[in-house]
Order: sequence, then C-alpha cells, then structure tokens
Amino acid sequence: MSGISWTGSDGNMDADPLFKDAANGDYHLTADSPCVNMGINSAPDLPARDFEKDPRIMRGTVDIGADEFGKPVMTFIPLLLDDE
Ligand SMILES: [Ca+2]
Ligand SMILES: [Ca+2]
Repeated sequence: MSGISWTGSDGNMDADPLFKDAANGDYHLTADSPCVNMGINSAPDLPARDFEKDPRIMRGTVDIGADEFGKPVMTFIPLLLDDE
C-alpha cells in the first residue's frame, strides 16, 4: 500500500481525531473532533449501538469510528397524579 494515499477520497481524512485522552487509552471523541457527524448513515452493517451501547446515530449523523459522541437525549414525560 506504500505510495497510495486514501486521504480525501471516500470520506477518508488524515486529521487528528482529537480523542479524549489517547495517551491513557481513552478513545472517546471530543466535541471538537473532526469525526463527529462525518460518517455515512447508510454504511452497510452499521450497528444500532456504539462500543459503549450509546445509540449509533446521534445528532442526525453517525460519527466516524467506534464511538458516537455525546449522550442520548432523555425525554421526560410529565406524570400527572390524580389524588381522588
Ligand atoms: Ca453523531
Ligand atoms: Ca459513545
């Protein structure tokens, strides 16, 4: 593969992914990572969850890599109590 550059084609890039703390093994994406929302939602065999069981697609577009950045949005439904 020497001499072949994939950068810039088919979504490949050579930018620093800006992991949270790669030196200590924390490969979570950070908010400023160029991988956030840069994947392809129609990719074949895209799992429903990322490596830590977060939804694989958050904020509309899948992230590049094993991690989906952020936390799922929690929806709260008001509970009305009837005191009769
Ligand atoms: Ca995303
Ligand atoms: Ca995640």
